[in-house]
Amino acid sequence: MSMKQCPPWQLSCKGNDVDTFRLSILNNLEYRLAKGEFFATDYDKFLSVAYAVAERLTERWILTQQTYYQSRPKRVYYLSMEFLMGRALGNSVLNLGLEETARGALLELGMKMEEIREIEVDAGLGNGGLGRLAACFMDSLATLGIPAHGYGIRYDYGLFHQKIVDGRQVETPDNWLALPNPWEVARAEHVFKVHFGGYIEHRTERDGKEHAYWQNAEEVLAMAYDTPIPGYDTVTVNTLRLWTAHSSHEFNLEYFNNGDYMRASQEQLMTENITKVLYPNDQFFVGRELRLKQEYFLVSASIQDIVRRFKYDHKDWSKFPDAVAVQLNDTHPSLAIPELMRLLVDEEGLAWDKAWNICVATFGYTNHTLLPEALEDWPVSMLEALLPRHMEIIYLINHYYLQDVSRRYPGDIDRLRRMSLVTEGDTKHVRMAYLAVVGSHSVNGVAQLHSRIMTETLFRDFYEMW
Ligand code: D6G
Repeated sequence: MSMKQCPPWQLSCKGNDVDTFRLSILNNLEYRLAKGEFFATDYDKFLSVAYAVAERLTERWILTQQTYYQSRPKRVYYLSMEFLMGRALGNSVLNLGLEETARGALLELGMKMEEIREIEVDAGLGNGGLGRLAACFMDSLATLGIPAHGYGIRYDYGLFHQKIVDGRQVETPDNWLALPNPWEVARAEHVFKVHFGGYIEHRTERDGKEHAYWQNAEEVLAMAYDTPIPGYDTVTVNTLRLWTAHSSHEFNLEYFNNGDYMRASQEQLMTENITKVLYPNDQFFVGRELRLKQEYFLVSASIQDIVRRFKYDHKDWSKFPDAVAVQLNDTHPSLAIPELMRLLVDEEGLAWDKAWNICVATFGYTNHTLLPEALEDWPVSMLEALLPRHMEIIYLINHYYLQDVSRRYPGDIDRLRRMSLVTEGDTKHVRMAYLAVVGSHSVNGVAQLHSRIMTETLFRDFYEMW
């Protein structure tokens, strides 16, 4: 309602003058944090200022998101296991053009912006380049007014803190959510079910078609937390949506009443481990099952959310790539390809070929490394146990795509072996980088030189073919 009385380009609802801003700070301190001047801690002071800024962001945020629903532009979705956002206060104040106002208001309250900014905790949900690239893209996309959404994981613990004790590195946990985070908003209405394990039952239905049913799977809930991403000197505020894992099982009161306190909360703990910690290394592929769970958790919740938003105002699936572009930040989210295939074929009933064309037209893939030790290749046995339907779909993708390769290079068995998504040998693996290339219409590196070397080394066969 207030939006109608207050055109967004004026931002007059909250007021950007020193006096109104000072009042917002004091209002937040008193009414939101229930503190007076004498009891306010440094963190209370930071929070009051951050909330005053966030209120001004929120007006633009709501308006931007409403505009996207009304004008239905193509949306860009950036899927990344890492977002190294850092601190938001200074950036938000700068992007909103509030620097002078904030400085003036704080001065009157006996505070200094430089000091208040230092109190904020880093959102360190990344290791380095890959996560910082994602954060920078979020910033640029908003500044350019591109309708974009970031999707990631809301890790309880970000990148560890480093201490040096007796000349050695000691890692301590980064409990960045221990104090309230003024920027995020919990969206309990956006909860999706994510499944693991179980088995696949194939049944021929009355329409004569074979359908795959994923049975007996474990269920985890993904809940959304949204963070506003303001562009510089623009009304546009995009969204970074981070997922948290929740157990779908209620706390087991029966166990609890019988004195088995551990067991009462065990399932919950196991489930919530999925979004507990950021994996600290990006230079080596370690291949742990929990990491695979994290990757699929991100992918499944995000793709379901993207499909939900598409279905809100579209009926024709062939329009999907006109409405949706999904960019994969490295191979970590590359299970998005079989996940979209699963949703389109198993849940929405599309024919395989139609679904595949939609997938390829939707995905783009950013390669981050050519180092063999950093390339993801998940054991087939692990995928089969955790994501049985996805493994079937990967085999099918491989089957049709290798048919194309052999039509193009008849009799070239060595090439088929080289280009297969699944390695041969005693323990089979899925080459995730190849899956990402085959399932995307566009592949890039993170520098022009890197993109060129990519076409000459890791993806040479693919570059030749396409
Ligand atoms: C952000 C801002 C909020 C908006 C929401 C839309 O949280 O004002 O309502 O995004 O989210 P979707 O419905 O597009 O997922």
